[in-house]
Amino acid sequence: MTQPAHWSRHLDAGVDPDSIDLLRRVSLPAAWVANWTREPHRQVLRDVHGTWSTGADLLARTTEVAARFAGAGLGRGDRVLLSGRPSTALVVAHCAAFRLGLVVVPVNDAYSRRELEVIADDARPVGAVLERAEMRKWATAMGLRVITGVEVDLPAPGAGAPSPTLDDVSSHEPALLPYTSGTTGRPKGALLSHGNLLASAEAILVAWRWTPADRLILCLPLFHMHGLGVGVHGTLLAGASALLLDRFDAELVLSEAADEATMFFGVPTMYSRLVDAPGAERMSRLRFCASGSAPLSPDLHDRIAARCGQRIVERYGMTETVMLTSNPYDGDRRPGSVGIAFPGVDLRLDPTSSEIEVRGPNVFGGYLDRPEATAESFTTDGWFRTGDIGAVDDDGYVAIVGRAKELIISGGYNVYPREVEDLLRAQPGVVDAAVVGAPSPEWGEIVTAFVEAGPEVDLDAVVAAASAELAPYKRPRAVHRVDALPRNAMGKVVRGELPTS
Ligand code: MLC
Ligand code: AMP
Repeated sequence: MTQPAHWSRHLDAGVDPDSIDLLRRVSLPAAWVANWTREPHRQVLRDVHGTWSTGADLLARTTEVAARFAGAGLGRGDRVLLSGRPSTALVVAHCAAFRLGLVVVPVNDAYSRRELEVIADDARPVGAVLERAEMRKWATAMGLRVITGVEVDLPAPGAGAPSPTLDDVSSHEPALLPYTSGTTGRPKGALLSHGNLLASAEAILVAWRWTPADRLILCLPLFHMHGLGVGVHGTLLAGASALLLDRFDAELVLSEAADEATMFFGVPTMYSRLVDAPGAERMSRLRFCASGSAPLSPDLHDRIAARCGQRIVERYGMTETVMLTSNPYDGDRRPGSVGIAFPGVDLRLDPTSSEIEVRGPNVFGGYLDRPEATAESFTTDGWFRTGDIGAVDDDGYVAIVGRAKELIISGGYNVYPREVEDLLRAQPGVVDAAVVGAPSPEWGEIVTAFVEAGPEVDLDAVVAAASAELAPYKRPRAVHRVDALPRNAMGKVVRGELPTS
């Protein structure tokens, strides 16, 4: 079942679908620079430090930072780790890297040394822009050649140094290498091209009527597609503006909503906090609110509509594909549905398993150095297998009804059971362990561990030791001792048989 025709429903009445050329602007950095040059005085970004950066500021700062990268020996195609809390400096480093043709590897700033090492070993970056001093120390021990904080305080190139070539990457060149895990637990780098990122951002702009007049409240982390591929890339491509908050704070979001902001993007956990916060009705002033990364329950959708006067637009995306579907801007925003394929995206269901399969200019080329994993993730006729089980109705609305992949989504962050289980299993006295997501109204799912171990084993100590190796969101919030884990005839643990409520 293919529905390329359905996405025309995202367009304003009278717009010809054939007139939409998602790669017209070639690359994000070329389009950003064109915007900044055309409107140098426009306010673009404000962060927690309180001052606005204009188009002219961003043009100057990214040119300067790109020259510093080049002066340190970084060049086209080199990979650079990028990690920090949301800030203008972090966005400047990201944009500068793109302008120079570096491949950005976004990294969670809460990662442990082990988590950083797994990525660095696989991505083999030449450089790293890391906000946390501790991470910079780890990167030094890992032998990275160029290491700096988010201000990119590298020496400025000398007066006679040639200026690097900027903004001439083609759509096919690699741009971003975010890490994501499959069932194997070992993170894989998804290599996205400039064209993939541009095509998705353009489709979002069209579908959500994103214009230069918009001001986004952006408090999502910038190391995942939601905050980066939608929030930052969309804002800069639209020539619009964003308020960057370095963390989610309901009170702050609501005070910005009462001011000049027009848009908010969040994960369902954020909406579940906003709806109960004093002043939640201020959300009604926003032109547009979107939710994604995890399922938004119809109940929460309806509560937000009733309390905040907002019909949230739920959308669906993935690291490997940027954004895939969205409820329409005009028309029915259906609770429990992730909407219709974005412009340019073809979507179908596998006839046997109902797995959602997609193709389009937004879909990545493959995993870095993993030909087998790449081959497995595509069908023989070239469609990407999302690992999500879906249902599509006659109007082209998609509902996600299950997952073929072993994945827990907690507060919009993905946790792969295998990674946590391996660490629990490595603790003394532990015979085996299984990790599942228990339902939670606030977090969607919470990480819950079942540990096969004798009564003499202190389970809190086991969890504490495993947790020291894990970013906070992956840590088990509950642990249960079991005599034996449920297994199938092959001896494989059947996670679905563990009690989660
Ligand atoms: C924080 N904690 C979490 C957690 N976030 N635990 C489980 N799951 C999470 N997601 C921990 C904290 O470390 C702390 O632990 C305790 O929970 C309470 O912290 P908090 O202050 O209440 O949490 P907060 O910092 O406010 O974080 C909640 C949140 C955050 C919802 C703002 O999780 C968040 O930013 N989520 C967004 C993730 C995201 O951007 N996903 C997009 C993926 S891209 P302790 O032990 O200190 O008490 C993608 C594609 C797509 O999926 O479609 O978008
Ligand atoms: P990631 O690979 O980290 O980008 O996570 C992508 C996964 O998040 C998807 O494959 C889905 O399982 C899930 N996801 C994203 N958006 C939604 C949504 N709106 N509803 C349900 N699941 C979602």
